[in-house]
Amino acid sequence: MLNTGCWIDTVFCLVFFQLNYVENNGQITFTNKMVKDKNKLNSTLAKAKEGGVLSKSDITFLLNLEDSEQIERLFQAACHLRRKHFGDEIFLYGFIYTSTHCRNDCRFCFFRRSNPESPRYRKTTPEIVATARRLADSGVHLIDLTMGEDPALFNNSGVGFDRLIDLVESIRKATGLPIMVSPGLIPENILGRLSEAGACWYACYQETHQRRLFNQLRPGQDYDLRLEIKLKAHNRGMLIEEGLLCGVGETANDIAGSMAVMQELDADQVRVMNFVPQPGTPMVNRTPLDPQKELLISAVMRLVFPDRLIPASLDVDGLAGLKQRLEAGANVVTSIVPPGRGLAGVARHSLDIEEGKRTIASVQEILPACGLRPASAEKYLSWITRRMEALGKSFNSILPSIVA
Ligand code: SAM
Ligand code: MD0
Ligand code: SF4
Repeated sequence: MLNTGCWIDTVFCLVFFQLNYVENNGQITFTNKMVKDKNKLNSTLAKAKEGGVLSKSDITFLLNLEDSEQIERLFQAACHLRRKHFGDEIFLYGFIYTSTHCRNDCRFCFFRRSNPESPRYRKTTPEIVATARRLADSGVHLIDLTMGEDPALFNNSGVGFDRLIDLVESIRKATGLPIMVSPGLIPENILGRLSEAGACWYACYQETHQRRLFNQLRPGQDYDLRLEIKLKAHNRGMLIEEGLLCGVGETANDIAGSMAVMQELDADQVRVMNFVPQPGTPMVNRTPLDPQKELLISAVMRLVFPDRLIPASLDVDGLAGLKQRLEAGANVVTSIVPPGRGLAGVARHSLDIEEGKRTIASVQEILPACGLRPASAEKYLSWITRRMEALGKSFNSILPSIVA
């Protein structure tokens, strides 16, 4: 006589079997939903691989994948498209967090104004230029100058940004490398002066394009101004990076909506970062999302933006998280920070830095396992040049010194 446990198992198997499999002339076949999903996945991946444009429902379907085999197929399609547009070459970005002072109170950020636990520093121009030179010597393709919206710059003096503009000029002369600036929401005229000084990238992440969520994450900040300044940067011939946070209450529909906005922006680089809870902040107790989520979103981004740059940041899970991000289709390693300079990361302000694990040498140990290798500086410059020409701007007009 079967015991209760067996009965339950038997009933469960029968129900599962009934729901998913049908016996057809002696053949076991899948039911509607699984067949539909499988067919939908096949056709959506095929469309992306052939360079087709994915619809919002295609994107939401992919973002909702749960089956590990299907997710693996998505990653493979993402790597296929990266290879098609970038071969096996990876770009490398040096990161210098120049000042951890900030006038804003973003609820997710360790360096928010009212967090008593975050260490504050403001590096001097000589310190930053020396660090940039060290990064350049180590082989990075770009210098990312990031900072909080430091009141020393963000004030009504009218000269607050002069120091940043001089800094960009000094780094351009000292390294000859392209420069990205991520100083927050800056006035348009300052953007113009930074571009003339040699900054060819502007990074200013919206985090989400769902207004209510934006207002929660970035209280007191203007959603439209933050979006418009990226358009203005593009109109001035700068390349732009747009970025999302995941694990902060967004839905798959919100993410799909963000990808549509990124397409409207014609963003040159797009990213997603898993939210990392920070001590001393209102979101400290928010449970971090399954790391797989960032990978899934990043892989879908590769299908939607096959020829654009997608970062694998060392600033979320450190070096240990690099391989899986590259296997999800990313093609830029960012947040490379030299040890011994007292520099912070953003989401992981100390992880792997003083151990020297956020260096080119450490990254180069990981790349071969993914069948990848660092690109040459020339390759990165030619990608930038092509993108800028696509914007109707010539690289020469922005960065005469580098080309000369
Ligand atoms: N202060 C400038 C700004 O807000 O635009 C630039 C620097 S900001 C620190 C860079 C980005 O880091 C943020 O836009 C956000 O996407 C990311 N970030 C900050 N805190 C994070 C956290 N706790 N987890 C994951 N990403 C985070
Ligand atoms: C990164 N920690 O690349 C850096 C930072 C800002 N432009 C970049 C978030 O992950
Ligand atoms: Fe300041 Fe940027 Fe952090 Fe917001 S995300 S608190 S603007 S440093």
